[in-house]
Amino acid sequence: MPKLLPGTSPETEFYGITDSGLSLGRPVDEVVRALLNAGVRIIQYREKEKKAGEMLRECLKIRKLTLEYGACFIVNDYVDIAMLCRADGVHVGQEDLPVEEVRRLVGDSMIIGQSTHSPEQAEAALQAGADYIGVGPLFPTKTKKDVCQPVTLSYLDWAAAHSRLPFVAIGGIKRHNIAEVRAHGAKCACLVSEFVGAEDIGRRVEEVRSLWRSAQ
Ligand code: 3NM
Repeated sequence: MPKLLPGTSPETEFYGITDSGLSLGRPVDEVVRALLNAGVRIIQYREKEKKAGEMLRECLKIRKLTLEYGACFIVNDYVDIAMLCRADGVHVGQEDLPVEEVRRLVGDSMIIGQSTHSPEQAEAALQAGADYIGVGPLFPTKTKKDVCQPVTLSYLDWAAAHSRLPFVAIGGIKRHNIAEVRAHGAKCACLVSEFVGAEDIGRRVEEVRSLWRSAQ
């Protein structure tokens, strides 16, 4: 399977992440379908409060949906669930299983993403064999509980100038700052609460897309 890396085509301008706690009570597959219908082409399943059995059932549904739409599917943290549902990739944080070890489990064809919060971590992710990195949190966020203080746009500036891996800008990105994120060199942005917390997800993605595109 070809690796669909964020930032390599206009279709990957937005990276969507699930969060059932922020989704206004809607089932995760309904939220994912809305994101896919809105043209989001990378979906990450990230659920922190669920049991493994439920996560696998949901991931199998999302795998089917993402294949239907030709979208990339990444599972956060759970290498076993990513493998069982045949996701395209797995995403790990700094405190999770090391990228080298995940690679030993998933093989070469699966995408591995890693969250990074500094240029040093970005370099380490490259050396460890990650395929892309998250660059954040750019702004304050309540969505990721254990994350560091905002790294600010200066880390995004570094990534735009120096990252040798595709990168996804993340953390506190909303309508009011998306143009700034684009202007600082992001090719792919991840918005969690701003997308999954919208009453009308399709309309929200459209709004953000038009702000993003007008900043180019
Ligand atoms: N990772 P929102 S910030 C999942 O910096 C995640 O690594 C981050 O959510 C990182 O768009 C984050 O609602 C949460 O702020 C982003």
